[in-house]
Amino acid sequence: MTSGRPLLHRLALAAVLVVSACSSETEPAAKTEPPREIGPVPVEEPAPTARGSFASVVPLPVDIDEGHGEFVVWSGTSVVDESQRAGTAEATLRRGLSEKWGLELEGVEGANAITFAIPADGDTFGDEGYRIEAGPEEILVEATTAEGFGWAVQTLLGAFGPPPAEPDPDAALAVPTGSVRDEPRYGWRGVMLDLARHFFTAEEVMEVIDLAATYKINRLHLHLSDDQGWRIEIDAYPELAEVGGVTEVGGGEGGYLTKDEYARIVDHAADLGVVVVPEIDMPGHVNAALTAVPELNCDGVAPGPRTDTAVGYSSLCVGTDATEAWVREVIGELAAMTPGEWIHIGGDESRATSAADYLGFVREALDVVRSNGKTPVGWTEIGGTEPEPPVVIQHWLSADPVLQAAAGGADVVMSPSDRTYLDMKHDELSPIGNSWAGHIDTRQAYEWDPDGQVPGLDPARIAGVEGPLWTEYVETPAHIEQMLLPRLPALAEVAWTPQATRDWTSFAERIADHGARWDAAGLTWTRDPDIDW
Ligand code: TNX
Repeated sequence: MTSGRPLLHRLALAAVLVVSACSSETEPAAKTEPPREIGPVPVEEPAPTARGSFASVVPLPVDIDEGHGEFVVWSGTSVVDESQRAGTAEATLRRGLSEKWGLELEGVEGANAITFAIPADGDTFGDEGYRIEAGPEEILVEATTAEGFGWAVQTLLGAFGPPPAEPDPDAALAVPTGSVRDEPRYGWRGVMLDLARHFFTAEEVMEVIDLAATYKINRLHLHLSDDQGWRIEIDAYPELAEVGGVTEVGGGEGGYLTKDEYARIVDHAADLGVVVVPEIDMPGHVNAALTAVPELNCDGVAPGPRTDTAVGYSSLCVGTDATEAWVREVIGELAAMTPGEWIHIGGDESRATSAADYLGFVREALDVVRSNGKTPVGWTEIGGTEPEPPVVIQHWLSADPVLQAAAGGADVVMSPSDRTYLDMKHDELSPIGNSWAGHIDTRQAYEWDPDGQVPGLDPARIAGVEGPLWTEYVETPAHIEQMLLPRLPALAEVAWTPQATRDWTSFAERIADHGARWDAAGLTWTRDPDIDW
């Protein structure tokens, strides 16, 4: 321990029994027992019912130094927030222990404690880093930001190992003494969910956030519009959701998020350190919008709904007052309901827009995002418009527009389709998925370096990594889970852990015991045959 704090009692003050020798309703006994003392009754720390390890955590922390002692978390453990910044992290810890293990921490302050504190030695750990010092009497969690405390809690929860099938209020979870020092390689560690091809409810989206945050994913990119559906309520154009929202791939009934539902998603994400990045895809991928708002078409005629999986056939009519007003309203409302820094304007596969219209449209859309105080994000193709920084390019296919934009100062999020596309089949046995970018098994998702992925790209321009889940063939929450697991944890480690300290063999060993965790949580997952589950 480095903190020099006083030695705490090994005996936890688990219960304060107030004994009444004074109730007026009870008959005074002729010969009373001597009154029991009022005050804390020491309860012995129980023997561990489970033993975990920091070394099984995914993504692998930067530095782990495990000792030979043990700290036991049990109902007599207390939680102390000296930092005043760890409120949501503490809530996440309590919720995780309660929901997964059935354990409620009820210890009295000062005994067998998990303490959140600002580092006494002035260390800062960056925006998201943290240090855990586990001694036999106390776990000291140090960070300087709510995010840092939040990721430290995910590490702790991960170190407790697989939860039991049945909740056990008497659980006593041992973790080794020692220290963990950790911070992410990249600030952008994302997952994208396409709500347009198939709609998922706010509750289902929040389940994805819970799972992703476990692996320290900190961006949820929501693809909110496409040819087959419009998924977000916009007050100035209610028909976008009411007409554009009722379709999806295959003819299902679709749906959309109300502003209240969107706000609940954003709040829930924020509690877990996840920033929502909303996308309205423009000027292509807009058939649902063209159907709902006919004046967005050059001929003023609604094309009618499409529920097939074709791409590249629709475009906004560029340069008209109607389209300009629509872009301003939609981005303005989206920015107003989004506390995060970024708005994604899509810009991919606009094959029905002329090159000149595309250039003019994208430049204007970027300006509209900026005038709303946000940083614009767009797919690879917008790189060809030489956008001024600050701007984020999401690389998915060809390198040239990315290199062009990065040379001008753009940041790049790496979503190379043959590594990160979570809609690709794992292998030929996968029941659902695409395969145009190949099959992506866990090792293919894991064994690559974002540096060098685009030859000639300055590593300093790489903001991070994101795994997009397109949902043409993803129809249910179970489908989402089987596409994310185990590949999202693999991408999370690519984005978090330094390249030099991670390798496939170690990852495969560590992720193997997460299968039991996913089973305990009732999740569907893909049993990659390369991993010894
Ligand atoms: C390409 S990747 C698309 C999406 C499809 C996806 C299917 C990108 C920016 N556009 O419209 O859903 O392929 O894998």
